[in-house]
Amino acid sequence: MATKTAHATTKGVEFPCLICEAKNPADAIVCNTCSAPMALIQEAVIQERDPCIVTVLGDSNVGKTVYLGILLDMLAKRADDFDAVPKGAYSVNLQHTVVSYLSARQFPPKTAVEVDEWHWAYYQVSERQRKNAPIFDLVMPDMAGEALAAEVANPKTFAVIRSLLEKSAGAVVLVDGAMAASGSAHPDFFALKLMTYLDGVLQCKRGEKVPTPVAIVLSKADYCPECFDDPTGFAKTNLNRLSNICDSRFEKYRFFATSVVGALGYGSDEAQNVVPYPLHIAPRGVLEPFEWVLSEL
Ligand SMILES: Nc1nc2c(ncn2[C@@H]2O[C@H](COP(=O)(O)OP(=O)(O)OP(=O)(O)O)[C@@H](O)[C@H]2O)c(=O)[nH]1
Ligand SMILES: [Mg+2]
Ligand SMILES: [Zn+2]
Repeated sequence: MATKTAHATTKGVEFPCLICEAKNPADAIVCNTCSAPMALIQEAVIQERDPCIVTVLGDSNVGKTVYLGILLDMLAKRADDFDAVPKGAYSVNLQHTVVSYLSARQFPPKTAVEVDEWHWAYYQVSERQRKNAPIFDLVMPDMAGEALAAEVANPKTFAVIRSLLEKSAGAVVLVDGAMAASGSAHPDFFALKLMTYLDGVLQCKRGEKVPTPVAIVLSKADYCPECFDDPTGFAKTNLNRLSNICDSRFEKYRFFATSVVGALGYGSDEAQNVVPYPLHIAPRGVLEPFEWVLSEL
């Protein structure tokens, strides 16, 4: 009874989850409905601004974890005069893990499907040189591609993904450029399903195009360097279904190419599978999609 009164008198103490808005007790670490970290809401309360959520999406194994880890690391190192301050030490975990693995010449392990194992990053980003530059409170989770695939196939399997996308101000969709270049239709079909799902979640009025900016990033472009010269042309040729749905349903979209590693070596793991080892980190085209999304917000 005592707690009930306290909640009633001090408005806002009930802590609605930032992502799904379910009410949680004040001492909860993760949301009991969607497993998003409750630290997010505490940071958002301190900022007194609504955070802006940018979601990185893509199939399993396209390179989301590597991309996001390196992006955050570049921002933290003030690349391109961006100033990025992590809010909460948990925000540094993803970047720490990815950089540690890559420095040891290994790729990080795949992201677990369980929502409470995903890394979430909360950063305050601004451009240092520009006067009166807007400050973005960015929330970027690293989700598992398999969870996303399950949600796209059967909506409501992972409620957190839908809530997250409904709240997203922008999205970065990764598509495996190397696989598309080799002639596989899988990346095109997966991306088509994903964009159709996004269209359904983000759409505001029937018939109108989706206004949310979506950067479509061709990953692993070190395998197909022609992506860098003309990502839009590459997509028209190798990802035609994706290119068409973007054109007909999305107001703001743009294609980019990215690659994180400079050279790869090959070896075998314990199960004698041939696996690539990153010999050195040479990020290319990592910041551009992110900069573009911010400029369109
Ligand atoms: N050549 C090349 N390979 C890459 C690059 N980035 C990632 N990879 C390869 O792609 C694999 C998957 O990368 P992740 O970042 O773990 O993929 P993910 O999208 O997070 O996958 P899930 O966690 O399963 O959703 C890595 O193990 C690498 O083999 C890149 O820039 N170049
Ligand atoms: Mg991952
Ligand atoms: Zn929640």
